[in-house]
Amino acid sequence: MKKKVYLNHDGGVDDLISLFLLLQMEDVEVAGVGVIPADCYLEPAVYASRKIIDRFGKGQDVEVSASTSRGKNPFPKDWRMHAFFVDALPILNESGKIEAKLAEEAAHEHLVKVLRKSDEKITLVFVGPLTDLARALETAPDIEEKIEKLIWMGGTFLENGNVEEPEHDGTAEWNAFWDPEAVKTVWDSSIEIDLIALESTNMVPLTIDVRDRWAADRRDIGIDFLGQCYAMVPPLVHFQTNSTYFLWDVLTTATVGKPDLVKKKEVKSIVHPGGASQGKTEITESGRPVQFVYEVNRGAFFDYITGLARQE
Ligand code: AGV
Ligand code: CA
Repeated sequence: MKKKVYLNHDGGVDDLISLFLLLQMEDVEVAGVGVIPADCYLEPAVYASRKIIDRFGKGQDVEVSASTSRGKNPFPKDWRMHAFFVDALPILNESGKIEAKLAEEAAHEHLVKVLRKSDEKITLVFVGPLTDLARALETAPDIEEKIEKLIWMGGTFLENGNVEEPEHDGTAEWNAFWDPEAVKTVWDSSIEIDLIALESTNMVPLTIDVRDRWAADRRDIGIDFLGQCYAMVPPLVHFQTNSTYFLWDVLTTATVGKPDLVKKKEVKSIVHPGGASQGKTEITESGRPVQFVYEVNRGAFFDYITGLARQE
């Protein structure tokens, strides 16, 4: 039987590639998609999602819903623009029409609907902030029993996260920082959590050798799609900057199809809901248990996603 997965993403290049790859996994059924305007603008991210389902979804009938959630700390505009670039790619616009359905409900309501009507438990993959899940839990606590587990790209226990913003001390990861209180709400639930934190995603930066590999194989339309998308964002060359791109969400999604790519261990953690460290996740005895992903086999990871992307 196929594993049912619900994806909530925030329209970045690696978010949209996550959707693309999830649709390629033979033992996965995509039960629905929610799009939240955190690290993106909503309209192009929703369009791009529906076009990816049409072009690469192998006929799967997947509904996309738009979020009405707003965060506490906005993402930089430059990063939010990426969804416009993906949405405009000719390969996603060749047919000139969009068929994948747009849900009537807002993303948090859509999540509740999909969970309630499912006979089996569903795995949640969140590769942006947790706001829609927190809102769903607040309005419909009964959904907890329908959730197999939550796989979340977010958080870090490193001294330095990836937030470089005024009035913050730099200890948080962005998805947690956008809405720290939502993280707290989810932490207060008893949902099982796999945490793909910066410790593991730092091991998979976008590098030139990866781009070259996709360029060399661009005759395959799926590999070309990877290459075109990752041409839009800055790779790691001489040293890491605030804009350097990692395969954060793609690693998260890859663990759905191939869990043995990563190593994880249980730790107990809390989140700072406010103040100069807001969004910081921290290991303490009084915290709630999470399965902390701290290491990835880099070579096996890139082989896996490149193989998944291949269409021929
Ligand atoms: O913190 C990582 C999260 C991931 O979900 N996002 C990007 C991924 O989709 C925010 C982010 C952090 N640094 C970034 C980000 C950067 N340099 N460019 C774009 N987004
Ligand atoms: Ca994301």
